[in-house]
Amino acid sequence: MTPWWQSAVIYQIYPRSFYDANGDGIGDLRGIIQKLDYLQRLGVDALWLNPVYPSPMRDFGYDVSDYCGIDPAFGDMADMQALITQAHKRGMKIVMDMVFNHTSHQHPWFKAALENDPHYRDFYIWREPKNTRHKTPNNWRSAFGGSAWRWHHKRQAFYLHSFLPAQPDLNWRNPEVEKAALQILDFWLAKGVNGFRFDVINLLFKDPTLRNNPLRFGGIGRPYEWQQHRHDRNQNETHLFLQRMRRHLDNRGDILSVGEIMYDKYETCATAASFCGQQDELHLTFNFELLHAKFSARALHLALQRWYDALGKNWPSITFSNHDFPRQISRTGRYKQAEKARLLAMLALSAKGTVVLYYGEEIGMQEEPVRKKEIQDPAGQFYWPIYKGRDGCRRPMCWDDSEYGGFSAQRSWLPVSPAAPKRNVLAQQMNPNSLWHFYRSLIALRKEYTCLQTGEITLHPVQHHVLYFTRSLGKQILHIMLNISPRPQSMPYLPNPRDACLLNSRPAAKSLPHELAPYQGVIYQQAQGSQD
Ligand code: TEU
Ligand code: CA
Repeated sequence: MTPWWQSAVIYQIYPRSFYDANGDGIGDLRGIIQKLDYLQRLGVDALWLNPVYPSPMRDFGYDVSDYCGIDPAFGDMADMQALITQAHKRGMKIVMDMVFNHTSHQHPWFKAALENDPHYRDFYIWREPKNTRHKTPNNWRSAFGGSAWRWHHKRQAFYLHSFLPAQPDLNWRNPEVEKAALQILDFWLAKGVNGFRFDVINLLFKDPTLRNNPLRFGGIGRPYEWQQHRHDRNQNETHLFLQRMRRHLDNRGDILSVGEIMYDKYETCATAASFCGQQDELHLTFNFELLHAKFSARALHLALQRWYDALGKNWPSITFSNHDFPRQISRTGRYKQAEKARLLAMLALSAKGTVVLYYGEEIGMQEEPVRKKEIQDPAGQFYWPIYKGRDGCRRPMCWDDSEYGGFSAQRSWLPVSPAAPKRNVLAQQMNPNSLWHFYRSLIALRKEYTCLQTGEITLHPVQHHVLYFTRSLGKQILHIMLNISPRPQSMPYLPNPRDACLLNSRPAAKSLPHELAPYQGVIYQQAQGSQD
């Protein structure tokens, strides 16, 4: 039996921005429930929700103050239970986001730690100052700016925060922390959820002696990237914990674990792959090289080949967008974006791996940074203007052409895209040639052809800007050709007259026989018995 997630198309929902059912400008769980029929029509198999737990929202839910509750902005536990039930009724699974590297500073554990409560005092990473409190324990930096150490007056000690000071890092060397975390997983499994996405999971364990990170000379970007994260990431103990957690989850059924591995541009996806272990750690991890790759046949070919090679027997995930990164369509350059969006969709849904789509991708939502005074993301507030933050990919979903894009009855927490009157779900559903319908056909095709789900993949050498690969399972053989160039190119696979063209991204484009039009993608099924 293949596990449910292996053949799945997972749809990532940023709950604040999906649909606002009670009209307060913030998306909520009731809103997601109201859109379940929409998601079912699109054909996705599972929903991954970014955190919906009680939180002071300094990092919009990634600062959790209660892992077993629901933030009132999103609804309550009855709404969550209803969402799980209603999703299951429609054959959709639910994946929760788990933030185990840190909690909110408002979490009762942190409060108890401040009181020197014997059970909680070592739940976080504390260091007494050596001689002066002005000297931090080491050179580690926070991803969101400044030192990773914060002085706490009450404990007269520093605590570690890899992100905001309002997100103190948990001390995973304390076995009680692991116990508490596994209990939280069980709490959610009892509610019926089908899997977890683990936030920055390679950060859990830190070097026990807190050695300084080596500096990276000539570093660019944020100061956080000017050092090699040798001692604050990727410790062996994290792998050992993931093995224990994998056994814990496997004992509880067909439960997905997918991890976000933080690595920088000096590393490769092999770092991400390593956290799948020997099929005994995480089921899946994300590959950020696919989000960084240039939109060219060579770059995408290389990123995919590297990913498959690094994974070995582990299963791939394929994703081009998420809530931390500029939206995919805007990374392809301005020219012919509509055609390019289709190529990315074809690539995601026909390459080998579990697909994770990001809400709004199906209607081609763009990256739209907000004005300085509208910035909500703490990373954007800290680094502006060298880094403008992540609000541009978190704008409300555009449902229709009404005043607030059909997202809310009033002004939303982030401004609705100015393109909403033109680019929205309703308009695209009414146009059979829209990107939305293209996504829907692709997802349906994937369901119909098992080889697109679990078949083997062969990436062929790139010639003339055409990304060409074959998927095969038993007698089923599909040829996928994507012309990632503004010029016509000849087909690397010459279809047999009996081959069926299953999908064409530009049906109206004129091209010579055996030629692909600019930015055209096609999927051919090789007729049985015919020669390659
Ligand atoms: O993100 C990890 C992370 O640090 C980056 O992707 C981050 O967005 C980048 O450095 C830009 O500043 C995870 C979550 O996905 C993200 O939303 C959270 O903010 C972060 O962890 C902290 O929990
Ligand atoms: Ca709301």
